[in-house]
Amino acid sequence: MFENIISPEQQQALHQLLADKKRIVLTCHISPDGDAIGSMTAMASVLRRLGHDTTCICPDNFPDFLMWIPGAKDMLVYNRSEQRTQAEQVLREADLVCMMDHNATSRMNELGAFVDSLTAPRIMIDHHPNPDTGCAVTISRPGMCAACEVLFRLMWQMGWASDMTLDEAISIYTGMMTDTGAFTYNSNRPEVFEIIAKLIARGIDKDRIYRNVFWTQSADRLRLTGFLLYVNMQILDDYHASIITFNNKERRHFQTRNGDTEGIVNMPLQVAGMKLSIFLRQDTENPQNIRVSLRSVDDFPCNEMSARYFNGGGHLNAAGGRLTCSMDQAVEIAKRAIKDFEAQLRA
Ligand SMILES: [Mn+2]
Repeated sequence: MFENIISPEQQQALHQLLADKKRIVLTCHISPDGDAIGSMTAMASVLRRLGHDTTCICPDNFPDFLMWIPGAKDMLVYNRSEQRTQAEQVLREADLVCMMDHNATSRMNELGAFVDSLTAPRIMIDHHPNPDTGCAVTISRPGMCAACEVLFRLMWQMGWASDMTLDEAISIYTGMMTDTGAFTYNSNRPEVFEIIAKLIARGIDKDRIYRNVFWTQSADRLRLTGFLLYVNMQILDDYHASIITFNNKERRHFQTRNGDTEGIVNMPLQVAGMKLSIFLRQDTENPQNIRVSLRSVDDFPCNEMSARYFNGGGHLNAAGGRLTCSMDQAVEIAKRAIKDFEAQLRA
């Protein structure tokens, strides 16, 4: 039904790595999203079925609206000081590290530096372009919508899908759904829906998963969304681009929690003709840093713009970056970037 996604040599290497009982740590990128958490919980469950010990370690906190994902509550968070010692202990004893939904250890900040100091072999299961080399098995498919899609296809090929648990199916669906805005972008391939059909057949309630993730929020968060769109969104009509800012004073005013601004960057793209949305938010821990999110439609290259102006990268239609400056300066840089890409934006 699904084509193989890894070569016979890779399959052999994977079999060998998993042949005897191992202590396996799973990791994901900073600011974990549904795909990061879902791919970790699903893969951890598969590995446990195969007889291994697993621990999932996130570099930093993930949003409350992902806490219901089966297994999410058991994760260690590296930047929580009370969990760091335990996380490092588990990592030191690990026989294998599974990198889920990230293409390099640098995507894990301090946790990545610690993982780099280990000698345990690594497996990468990811869909970001330009994967770092150095893993024993690298399964990278930038054409796929989510690490969870890559994982499902791997499970299919390895024969792990026939015993897929309901919790694994829920995790995989959550990752695919969140990385595609509930299948509204980057998901126009038949295989995506063939996988969904399998997950529904396994018993997931996709409508409930949607409600859990996208239709559940606090009154503060709803008001914050209104504020950011009404007060802080600038639209540069001639350039079909928009900029939204969010500083720490506003963050405190709305009692903002981790993940509350998730998805807001996509909203300006609802304006007819809009091609690019830039979201600038002040970092909570390092107020001199501005985190940058870019979203686009059609063929506008967010990753190129981010690499050139925002010290980042990512996908064509979704990229991230970081600036060290004031919010006013960040807005100026964003405007310069927009003007520089004028030809593509005005077209
Ligand atoms: Mn992803």
